[in-house]
Amino acid sequence: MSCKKCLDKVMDTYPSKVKKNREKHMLIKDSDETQEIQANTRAIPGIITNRGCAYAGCKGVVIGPLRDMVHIVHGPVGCSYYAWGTRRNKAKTKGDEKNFINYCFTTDMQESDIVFGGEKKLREAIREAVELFNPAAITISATCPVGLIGDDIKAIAAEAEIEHGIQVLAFDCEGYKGVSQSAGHHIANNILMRDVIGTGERVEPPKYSVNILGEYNIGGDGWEISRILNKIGYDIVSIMTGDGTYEELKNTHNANLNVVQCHRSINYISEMLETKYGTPWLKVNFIGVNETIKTLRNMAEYFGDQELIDRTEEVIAEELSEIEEPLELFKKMCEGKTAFLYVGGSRAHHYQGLLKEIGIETVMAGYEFGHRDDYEGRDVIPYIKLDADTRNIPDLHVEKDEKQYRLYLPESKLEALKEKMPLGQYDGLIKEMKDGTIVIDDLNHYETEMLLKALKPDIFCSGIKDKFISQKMGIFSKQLHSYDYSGPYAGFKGAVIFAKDVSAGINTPTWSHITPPWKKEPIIEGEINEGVIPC
Ligand code: CFM
Repeated sequence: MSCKKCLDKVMDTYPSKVKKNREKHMLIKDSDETQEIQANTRAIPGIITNRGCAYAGCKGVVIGPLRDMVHIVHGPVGCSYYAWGTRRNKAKTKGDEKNFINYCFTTDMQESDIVFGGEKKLREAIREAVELFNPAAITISATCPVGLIGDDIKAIAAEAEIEHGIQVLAFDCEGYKGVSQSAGHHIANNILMRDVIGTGERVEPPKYSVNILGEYNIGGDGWEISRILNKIGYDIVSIMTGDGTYEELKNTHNANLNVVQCHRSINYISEMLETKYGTPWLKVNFIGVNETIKTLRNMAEYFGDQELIDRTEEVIAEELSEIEEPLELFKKMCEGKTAFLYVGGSRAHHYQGLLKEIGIETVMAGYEFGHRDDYEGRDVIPYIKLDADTRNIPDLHVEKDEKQYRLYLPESKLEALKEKMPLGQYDGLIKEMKDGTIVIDDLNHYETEMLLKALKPDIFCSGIKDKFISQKMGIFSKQLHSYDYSGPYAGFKGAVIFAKDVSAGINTPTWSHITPPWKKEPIIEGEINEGVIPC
């Protein structure tokens, strides 16, 4: 079935209002046209969306991985449980540093707290956390009921700072604050930037000092990236926020370059760091061999020293020599297969290159909560219409810090480099896709089923919410959020682990034992008399 027919068929089932809405969220790539997609708008009530909430984006994604802080969730226990260990942002203790990543801290609000207020409980929870764990700092994340009943978490945080002598950060990230977890990223970015980043002493950083922004160490990706960068000779000031610490975060302004892996979740901070401290940011991608090489070369060229450029090439050659053979083997097992990618806000783009390297073509890709710039490229930002939901998230206005602002490279050099590499820039997902392939925003479960049935990809890369829909249809699903207990997938060695997992998944004989529903469907369709419920 052609992609056009396939989308028409999906649309046919919808009532006209829903159809009108959903049509704007999908397109078939056509490089002869400038294509626009609607994104970051409310999901239709009643539709089973894969999206999460603002709280998930704030606590679960951005602040949760900071391992030496206690992250208290003020709300019913379910919200904490949902965010407890489900995202595989790994962390390990170094020396005598603290690591609370395996804990789940909640005020466990009950009905009486909702009726009479939960502030007392929150104060007690902070006291208990300080007494038992003595953390570097504390965060409080608000869940929906907190916003609805009006508990003043900011006032409690301010009181607690005086009482305990440590920083207590309050995040107004009630789940309903935005149309998806993307709102929570923004809320978290603002508070970290306003209250933590830059509070460390301003020092002259080592020459090749970098921060890795938007890297959350899922399945150990951040460790693999750090291994490569350290091998070349970079100093990593902070990783934001995978396996990160409060102390590192305070010193983020002491680096000569910010590299940004997931721009969706952290572009607010990268922009603000440049405005306030003059540190440029480079869009990078450590997923896929070619993208990793391109990233490393761009980084070396930014610093511009021949010694670093040579060392980079040496490390690339060394790493390649170890992976070329296994990668070739797995490629033989995957060549000619097709993929369907549906992930949060950047991975549906980042993984396309790696899949191509092992011979897999992406036939459909989409984001849960990406914005138009994630699809169409950063240049589109000035043209994005701001709706009430977006305005709900206050923008943090930062200015140049006259005392601490410092340019590592002269402006003219920076401008020249911008012509060669994505400094302060990124292209969207659409550009990378082949003509005739499908792009869909906020794909729902009905559409997932219909499209899997029609396109029959060999691999469906998504998450736990829809993994088993696909597997019951006999299509291998690789979770690109959690990596299904595997990883790392970043860098050179990660590419081989990914290729191995995918080859095994696609080629397992399991699929021959599953009969997809469409093979069991009757050839003649009939209806039971209206009103008669079959028992
Ligand atoms: Fe960035 Fe992420 Fe993603 Fe994201 Fe996420 Fe994630 Fe993701 Mo799941 S920060 S946007 S909110 S790369 S948790 S590590 S995998 S949806 S594509």
